Amino acid sequence: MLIDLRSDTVTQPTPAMREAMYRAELGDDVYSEDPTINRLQELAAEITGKEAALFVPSGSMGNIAAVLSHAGRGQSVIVGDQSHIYRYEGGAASTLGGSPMYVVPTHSDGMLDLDRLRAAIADDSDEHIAPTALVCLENTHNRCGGTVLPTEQIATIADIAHAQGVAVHMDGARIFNASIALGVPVNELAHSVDSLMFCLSKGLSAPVGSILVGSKAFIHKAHRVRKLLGGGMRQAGVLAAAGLVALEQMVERLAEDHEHCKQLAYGLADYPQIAIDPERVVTNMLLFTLHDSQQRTLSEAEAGQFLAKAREHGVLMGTMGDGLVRAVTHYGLEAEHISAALNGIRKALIEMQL
Ligand code: TLP
Repeated sequence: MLIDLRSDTVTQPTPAMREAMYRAELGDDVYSEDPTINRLQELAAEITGKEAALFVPSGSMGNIAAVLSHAGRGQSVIVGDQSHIYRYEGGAASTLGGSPMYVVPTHSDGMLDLDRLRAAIADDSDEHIAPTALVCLENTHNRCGGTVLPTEQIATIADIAHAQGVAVHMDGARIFNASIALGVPVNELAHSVDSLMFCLSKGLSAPVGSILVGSKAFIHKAHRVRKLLGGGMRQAGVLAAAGLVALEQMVERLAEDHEHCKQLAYGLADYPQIAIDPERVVTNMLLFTLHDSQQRTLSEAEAGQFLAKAREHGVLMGTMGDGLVRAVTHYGLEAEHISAALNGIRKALIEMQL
């Protein structure tokens, strides 16, 4: 059996999800007539403490719809240099929305650099500069290794933005992981942001779907953008049914994924060729680099060779560039799979002869 640690996106729907999908009551959601989608949207709005919610096919579409709804053509969007929105969504704000992206540094805990953020927000009176419409955050932070931003840090960023009349969107693809790790409900984490996107299809194990939440007026705009992007779906209640199970049954168990990720991190820290700080692993994701006996960090190509060897020993992981390897724990993996993965990785390291 392959132990797939590439992402939590590889999770399969649970038996309860398949049952709910089979039985889902359906309608045409482009007319807002799918009762299962409507129920999911109501539940999502309630859990996040926002007025309204919109079911979208993917996390990327949720973020893109948020950015295009907050920022008009020629209005700029501030993003972290390590953010998913900036690095992995095709530059949608600029490509589709006509919004320049201003990039600010991200600290290793996933926090935006506050001085650079303040400096990046455009002074509205200067006609040389595109006015700022939006600041985007990410929680948990993917490229920082699943780090969490607590309520106070989110509020600090939101205060800076709101004081200048700028909205805040949180890419919370894994916000429930943040919530479980911090022991803080999602509505608290979402309190100071204007919109939040979260994924049903990652750690929560639904097959497809994400949710965008915000004010009624914002969701009204986002609904139009979703149609523009080709994301108006019809009897998509079959998917929303799995999403309802995800929210009702799959949130608390994320703690197990976090435990497993810690177990993996401490195991990896015992291998001399692996550089990792297990104390920094707080959710379901970890990052590490490899080095040889001279303490030289392995290149991206060498990390690729290691991944190929690990695969031969039954363990799948991914790289994030610059020789950085990522492993993600999720539903379907138990403690014994983590032990087996550590074993496979040990064999791959031996064969690398570092
Ligand atoms: N992340 C994927 C890859 O695209 C990297 C993964 O395997 O982690 N925001 C964040 C923070 C994400 O990590 C992702 C997906 C998305 C948005 C986009 O979600 P989808 O894949 O549903 O478009």
